[in-house]
Amino acid sequence: SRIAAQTYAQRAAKHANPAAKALLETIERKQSNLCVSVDVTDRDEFLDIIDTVGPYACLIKTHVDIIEHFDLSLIERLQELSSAHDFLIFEDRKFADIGNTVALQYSSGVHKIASWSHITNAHPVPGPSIISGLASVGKPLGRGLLLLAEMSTKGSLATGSYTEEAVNMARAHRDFVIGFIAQRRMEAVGTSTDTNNDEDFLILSPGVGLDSKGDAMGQQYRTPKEVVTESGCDVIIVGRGIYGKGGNIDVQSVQKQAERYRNEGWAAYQARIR
Ligand code: S5P
Repeated sequence: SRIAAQTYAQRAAKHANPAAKALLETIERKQSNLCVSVDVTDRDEFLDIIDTVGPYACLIKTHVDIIEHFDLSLIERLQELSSAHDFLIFEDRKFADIGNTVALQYSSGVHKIASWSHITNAHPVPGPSIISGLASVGKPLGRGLLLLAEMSTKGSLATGSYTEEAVNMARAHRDFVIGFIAQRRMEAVGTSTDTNNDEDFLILSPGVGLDSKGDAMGQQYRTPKEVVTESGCDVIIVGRGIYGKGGNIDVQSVQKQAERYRNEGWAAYQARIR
C-alpha cells in the first residue's frame, strides 16, 4: 500500500498526533520497530527486563494490573528508564466499557494510566462512544489510542464486518486514534473516506515469535518477516520470545533476544520499503 512503501521518517514528518509522531521518530532514530511486551508480575524483574531491552526497543508495552505491590514509584522508575533508553510507553489496557466508565478507568484509580502512558488501546465493541470517552482524557495530554481491529488468537471474533467497522470508527476520530492492533494493514478495509489521501494508521502487531508457533492458550506466532514485510505491519510486539517464562531472567540471553528481534524487525522493514 501507499503508506507501507514510505519510511518511518517520512511518515513522522507528516503525522498530526503527537504520540504517533513521537513513536515514528523514535523508530527512525533507534532503527527499531520492536515493542517489547513485559508481562511479568514481579516489580524488580519488570524493571530489570526493561533496563535490559530498553536500548533495542522503540516502545515498551505494559500490563500494570498484573504487577504485585504496584505503586506510583514503579511508574517513576519506568519513566526514568523511558528517558534513559529513549522509548515510549504503551499500557495495554484493552478498555471495553461505556465512555463514562473508560474515562474514569483511564484517568483515575490506582494506575492513573493517562498520566504516564503515551499510547493505550481499546476494544471497539461498545462503538464510537469508547473513543470519545477516552479522548476526553487523553487528547488534552497528547496521547494516542489504538483500536483492536484483529487479534492474534485462535478463533478470534474480531474479523470481517467487526474489523471493518473498527476501521470506520477510527477514520471518524483520526485526531486521537493513531492506528490498530492488527495482523495486517487496514487501508483497504472498511469504507474509505480518505479523500485527501493523508490517512496514516500505525499497525502494531502482536503474536510474533521466531522459535515457536504458539502457546498452549491459543496464542499464534508469526515471524517478523511475515508480519512486517509480507503483511505490512509497522511494529512487532514481542513478549515471551524475548524473556521466556519469566522468573529468574538471564540478562544476557534477554539482551541477545531483544537485539535479535530488533535486527529481524528492521531488516523486514528495509525489505518492505526497498
Ligand atoms: O491480539 C492480541 C493483542 C494483544 S495486545 N494478541 C496479543 O497477544 N496481545 C498482547 O501481546 C498480549 O496481551 C501480550 O501482552 C502480548 C503477547 O505476548 P507474547 O508473550 O505472546 O509475545
